[in-house]
Amino acid sequence: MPSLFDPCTVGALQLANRVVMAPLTRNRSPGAVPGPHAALHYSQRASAGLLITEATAISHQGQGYADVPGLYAPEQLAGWRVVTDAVHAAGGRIVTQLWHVGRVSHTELQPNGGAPVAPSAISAMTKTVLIRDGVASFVETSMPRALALAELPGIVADYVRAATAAVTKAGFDGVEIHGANGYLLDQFLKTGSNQRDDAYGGAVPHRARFMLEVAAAVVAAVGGNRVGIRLSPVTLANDRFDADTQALYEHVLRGLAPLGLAYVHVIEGATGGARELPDRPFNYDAARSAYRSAGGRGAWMVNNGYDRALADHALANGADLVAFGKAYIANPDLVRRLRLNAELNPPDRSTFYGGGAPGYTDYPTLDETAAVKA
Ligand code: 8OZ
Repeated sequence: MPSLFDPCTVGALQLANRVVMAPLTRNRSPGAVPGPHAALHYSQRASAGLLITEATAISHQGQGYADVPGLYAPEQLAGWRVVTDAVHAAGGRIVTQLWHVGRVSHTELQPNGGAPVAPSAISAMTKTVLIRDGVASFVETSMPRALALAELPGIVADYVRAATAAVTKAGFDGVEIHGANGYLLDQFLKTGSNQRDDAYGGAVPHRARFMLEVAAAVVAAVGGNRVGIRLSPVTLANDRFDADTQALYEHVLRGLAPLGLAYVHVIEGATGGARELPDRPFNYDAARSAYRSAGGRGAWMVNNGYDRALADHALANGADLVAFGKAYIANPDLVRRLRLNAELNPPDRSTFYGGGAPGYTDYPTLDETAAVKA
């Protein structure tokens, strides 16, 4: 049985261990350029087998929150290059998460103040964060407009352009397609947000088509061995709903299997919340079996509320990698702490989103804590 601390080959990447830093939105990138503390934040965490960046917009249209970074302008790519150089110098591996928010946006964040785009004109019934006159506020997302069929190839091209630039210009080791948490690709998957009557709506293969096309195009551009995808079958985030989640995801996973992805990243339960949702049952083992029996060889990455014991249990039961979110916000040396079964620093929610270095680059390592106590 593999240990959390064993090296692991994931597609083209050689990972020092099976501990992954989950993507974590931190809203510290004014002008969509990674901020001055990002290189330190990520490189402090480089002992993870793999770092996944915070969700990063593939295009201006893909933006949905204040001060989140992008991959569509030269200064954004240059900002990321500083981050990836720092992580590589510290011996780490880092991929970026390709993000299009779809309907989870606001006209103030969109090109020319236009409506956010979505599979169908159905509100996300959620809030986003805007910064007005330097003050952050939560506001209702704007009513989206339905994408025309003719616009979809342009969005695929945006994914391809961002993925290619991430690898060739920004220095990333690969990319993770954000297919989770109620954002654009997830909106296409689910009946609650997709009521199209063309080839991209209706039956399961139609709703899955856009995600699978994006994945295939990104794979063709940078190689499947540098591409992962994140899925959240039953999360509650951003008002997503589906009438038959198990069949939907088994179809998606069978469709992803031939692409030769480096990994599949699955959020179990409600993102950042309960692992078990009594009214939304989902069989993750059956989903993995659907992927494996269709020939999928990518590493199986699990996420949500893991601690050392639960991680060991997952690795003994078919998982290959374990992603840690909030624990990584507060513990730059998480790998060492897990190895020693040491106490973890608790994360401070008040510094999750926005701000500067506090709560971002100042959580102490075990050694720093010991030095203070000595
Ligand atoms: C928290 C706040 C804003 C966005 C996700 C990208 O849930 C996010 C996100 C998380 O995937």
